Amino acid sequence: MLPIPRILVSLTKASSNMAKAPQNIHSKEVIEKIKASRAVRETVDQLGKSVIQGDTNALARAITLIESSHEGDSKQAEELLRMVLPFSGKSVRVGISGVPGAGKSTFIEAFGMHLIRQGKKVAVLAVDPSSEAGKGSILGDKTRMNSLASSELAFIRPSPSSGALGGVARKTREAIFLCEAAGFEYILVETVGVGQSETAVHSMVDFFLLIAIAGAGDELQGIKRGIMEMADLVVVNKSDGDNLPRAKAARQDIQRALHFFPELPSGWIPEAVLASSLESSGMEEIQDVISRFTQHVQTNGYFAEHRKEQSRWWLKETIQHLLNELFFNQEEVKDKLVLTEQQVISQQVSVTEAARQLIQLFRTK
Ligand SMILES: Nc1nc2c(ncn2[C@@H]2O[C@H](COP(=O)(O)OP(=O)(O)OP(=O)(O)O)[C@@H](O)[C@H]2O)c(=O)[nH]1
Ligand SMILES: [Mg+2]
Repeated sequence: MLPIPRILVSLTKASSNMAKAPQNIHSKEVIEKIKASRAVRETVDQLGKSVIQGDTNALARAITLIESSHEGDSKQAEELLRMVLPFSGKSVRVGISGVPGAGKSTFIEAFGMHLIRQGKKVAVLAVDPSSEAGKGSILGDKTRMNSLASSELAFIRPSPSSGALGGVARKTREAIFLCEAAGFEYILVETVGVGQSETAVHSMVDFFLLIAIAGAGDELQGIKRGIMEMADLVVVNKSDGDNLPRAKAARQDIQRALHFFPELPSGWIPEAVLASSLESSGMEEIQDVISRFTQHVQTNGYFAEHRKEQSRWWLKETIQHLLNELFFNQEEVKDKLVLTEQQVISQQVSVTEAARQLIQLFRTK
């Protein structure tokens, strides 16, 4: 046998190295930038059309565009949203909350797969203002969503990167519209289960689902934080194995507690059910509750009214946000603010008077 020429050996080595290289060569940030610039080069019109045709790669690029904080992208994002809005709205939007470790991700995997087995398209989004870029709660959790992540009928997107809750939530809400335009029928929006993010998620979903567990010390998780009052359904997760009797008792406690809460504006009486995300039990019952709920609120008109109310709320929220940005970025205001702060600190002028003066200055410029 002829010896292999040296040059070929080194080429083979080089090419085997090259074959591996693309996986490691770019950092996540670089990849995101490439994706974003691709989204810009592609016309908004093309991008919008691809989204409406259900192209999930285009959907991912579209969400990257609306999440972009680059100047110039916002006009394109607005154009894109204007294009897709008429195609949005036709999904059931489900908010999912629960204390850390309650099993939200495992539940989303089980419930999402349950829906997918019926041929439904399922999108998973998240609101997690604490997550850093590229480290969204869902992304880290993709291991818990193995089947879902590899299903053609699913689309999983981590939370927009860290920032003020309002901004993160606004982008997630816009991502909902994009997913709907792409034909997703169920949108599951996960939130971290701490702080104000539940209220933000509640302001963008039709149905709010709280995941509780027995034996967490506090059987009525969420009561203190006012989250249980928002719930249309409490799922007592981990109802399996030795835990089943405790879960049953917790479900009864929760069901009883739910009766003491003020009636929901939808007129819906919240329910509590048992489930095991690990064993995928209880999923049919949960889907049935959601179906009965949608039927109930569609019949009494609350479904449409609630979505209108949410749009009004977001309009006000966004005006406040934009005004805030305009105000604090105006050069005259920025200049005057330093002096005004000192005047307020040394009590030469009241906070209200100072604020009014600054606003007056803002309005005249
Ligand atoms: N026995 C049992 N364990 C479960 C079930 N659902 C989730 N778990 C386990 O509970 C742990 C936490 O589950 P996750 O799905 O990561 O919970 P999470 O609420 O998403 O947690 P965070 O994202 O950290 O807030 C994991 O070890 C799961 O395997 C269940 O139905 N039964
Ligand atoms: Mg999780």
